[in-house]
Amino acid sequence: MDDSNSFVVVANRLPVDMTVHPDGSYSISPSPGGLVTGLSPVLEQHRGCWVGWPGTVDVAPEPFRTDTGVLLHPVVLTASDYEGFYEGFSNATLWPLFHDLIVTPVYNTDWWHAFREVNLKFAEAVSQVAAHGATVWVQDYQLLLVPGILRQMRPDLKIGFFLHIPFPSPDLFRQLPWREEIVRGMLGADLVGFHLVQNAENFLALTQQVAGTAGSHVGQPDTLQVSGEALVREIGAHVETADGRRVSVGAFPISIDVEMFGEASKSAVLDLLKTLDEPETVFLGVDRLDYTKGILQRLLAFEELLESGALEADKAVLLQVATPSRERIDHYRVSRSQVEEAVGRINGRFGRMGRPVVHYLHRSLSKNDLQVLYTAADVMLVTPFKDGMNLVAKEFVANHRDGTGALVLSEFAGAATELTGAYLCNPFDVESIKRQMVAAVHDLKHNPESAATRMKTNSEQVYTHDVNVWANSFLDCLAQSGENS
Ligand code: GDG
Repeated sequence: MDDSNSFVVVANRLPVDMTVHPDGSYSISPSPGGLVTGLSPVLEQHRGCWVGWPGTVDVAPEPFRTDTGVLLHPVVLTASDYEGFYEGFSNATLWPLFHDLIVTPVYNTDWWHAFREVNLKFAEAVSQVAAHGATVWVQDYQLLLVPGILRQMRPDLKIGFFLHIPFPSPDLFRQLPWREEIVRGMLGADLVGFHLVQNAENFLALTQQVAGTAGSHVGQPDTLQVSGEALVREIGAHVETADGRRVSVGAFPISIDVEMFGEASKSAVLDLLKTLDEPETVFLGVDRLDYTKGILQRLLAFEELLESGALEADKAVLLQVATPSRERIDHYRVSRSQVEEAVGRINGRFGRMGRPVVHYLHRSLSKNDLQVLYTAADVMLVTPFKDGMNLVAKEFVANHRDGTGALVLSEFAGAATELTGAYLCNPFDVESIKRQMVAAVHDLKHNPESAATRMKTNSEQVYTHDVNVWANSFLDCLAQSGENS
């Protein structure tokens, strides 16, 4: 055991980009994202450790320290682990189930076994590196079983778990054939955190319901009792487990590193606008190409507004960045072809030679390029059917601290609870998306003061609740959790 690691983060992915060269050698470079930024101060202060998969199957790089002293500890996944655990159970079972069945989840026992095996691998890796009494922070739905396994292996650890995606209502969750194991896995933690109070309430309600079925199944009718006591931010509650532990449950809305999303260079923005032929209104969408994100619905809304003349093809453009994601999963392939068909159709109907109305990129951009798009955009379209939080919405408003621009935001994105200055829409209703797009354009043009007040309300929220606030509030609660048990 390496006694230096008193703080360990475990996530499906290590924050690195790994390239395997034709001769079999490989190189790894750090790839900092929001989560890394939020956790950097604690990781660095404790010379902490990050356990995760480096992103390439069957390759086993040695653990190494970053320039700032953080130990990156790779977990090796085989091609078959990746299929069953990641593409299968994580992304074709849990992802759709936790996003309210936008597509039908697949329940496959082989995938479940792979999920258990891989969660065990992650837990073993943590157990190897964590110092006695260390704090371990487990991230997200791919590792739902890790807290429970770790609790068995290492009762000395303080374990936090945070779910980055929504937690569904108990009625939906109860479909899952392995529901009791998953709930018990989560309850291995001392603190279970969600983005929203609603998610935490769903989980608490579930622990009561599953307790009933689990009880009759294993003969422990009081396995999971819930009682409420103010312990954590937003919602204070805890669950008492059969082994007499108290698990705190709370809501901690994630946010962004605001420093990374200030305004882009003016000349780069002007160059872009010139390339676009100086449109009056630039709409922007930035998403992983995922069926939860509502990309097609937003394209349809744009198309219908052009068709009705509410928007003029000479004056409006839509820029859509759709980052490739989970491309071997059927529903993602279907989603991509639907989006690309719509882009082609809309440009065919309304574009001119050299002047498309939809500019579509299916690739990942640099943070700099993304920033240029955020600054150039007048109206950001964030229209997911369901989203744990949605950081893109927060990045856009951080970029428009001066009050320019407008955000059209789905009421089903977690961010809608905080960004009260957004133009809220129902993404299941194309008319609603259209209405809010038109309202945003109208206000920017005819009611700029009101539009600016709305954007400043949004950016104020993000600047006062950044990713550091998120990480610190979770870790403070984790430190306090279990103190009264
Ligand atoms: C999950 C939950 C929750 C996107 N395209 C590019 C790029 N991105 C970056 C964005 C943003 C991030 O990826 C996407 O974060 P979101 O929150 O919008 O969405 P998910 O990926 O689904 O994230 C979500 C989140 O976890 C955190 O808890 O909010 O609800 O689903 O930061 O900027 N970055 C670069 N190039 C791109 O092309 N560099």
